[in-house]
Amino acid sequence: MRVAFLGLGIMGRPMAANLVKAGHEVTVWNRTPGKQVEGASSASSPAEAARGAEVVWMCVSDTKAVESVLFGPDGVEQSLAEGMIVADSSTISPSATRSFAERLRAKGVQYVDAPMTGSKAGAEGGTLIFIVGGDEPTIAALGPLFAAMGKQFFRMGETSKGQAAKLVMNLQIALIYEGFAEALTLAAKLGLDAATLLPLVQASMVRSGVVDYKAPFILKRDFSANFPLRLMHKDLRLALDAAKEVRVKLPGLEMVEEIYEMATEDGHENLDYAATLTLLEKWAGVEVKSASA
Ligand code: NA7
Repeated sequence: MRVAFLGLGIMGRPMAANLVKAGHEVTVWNRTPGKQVEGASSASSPAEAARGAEVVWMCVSDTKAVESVLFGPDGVEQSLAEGMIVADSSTISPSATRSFAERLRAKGVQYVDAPMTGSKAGAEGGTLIFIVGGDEPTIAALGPLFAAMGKQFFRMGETSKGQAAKLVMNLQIALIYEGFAEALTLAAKLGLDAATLLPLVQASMVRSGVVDYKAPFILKRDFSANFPLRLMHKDLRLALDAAKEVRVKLPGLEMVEEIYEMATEDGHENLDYAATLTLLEKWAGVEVKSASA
């Protein structure tokens, strides 16, 4: 397929590379010039990348970025053609997604929200899980592209339901991780070795994918970004905004969002969200470590 891929960040770049690897004809664009993908052509604007494309796939930071890529100067809007599909793998507001989709539908263009889970490793390995909202035939048409970049996709319903599901997934990841980080902090203060505690956690009902994924990084004290804290923070705010729109109160999430706020004030926004642990450690005057690590 002829694909315009817009946004070559931590996630977008390997995703575009996997489309090239699968034999698709890919044109890439990134706001800051200089990022390229081997085997893909480069365009100087979203409009130029989208010209003649069957599918425009976006993977940029946030709602504002998607709006500007679509409707800003030299945006995708300039190159829309009847029958084109626009897919968005950024994690953004569900209500904004609905309004973007309506604007595009008025021009005969279908819109699919396809945020994903799987972090950097999933993007590089082509093993992402896509969480999708949109019409079934449109999603089916994107099948070869999902297959090139991921291992599975789950359709959550019509446009914007993918974003809604992504937000409730990240809400759970952040709260589960925060529980784990608090447990490790108290454990350290009580003199428990993290590597001794972990097999017990993993043998019990506490076990979770979040713990499996994050524990090795914590033991190595490696807080470099797989999923940057600033992006998880953005998603927690999106979830709180969405909750407010439908008048739902989420006290646990509100508290965790404040911890992200403080972690950002401490300059951790570009580290992995696992770095919220370092705040708990600072308050407790302790460091989580393992004698064997
Ligand atoms: P990164 O690595 O922070 O990359 C963000 C990308 O978004 C990067 O290509 C940015 O371009 C681009 N960006 C940011 N703001 C804009 C605006 N205003 N206009 C156009 N492009 C923009 O994020 P990830 O790849 O980890 O994640 C991307 C999304 O997937 C995000 O929603 C996550 O929550 C999930 P730059 O190179 O800075 O010019």
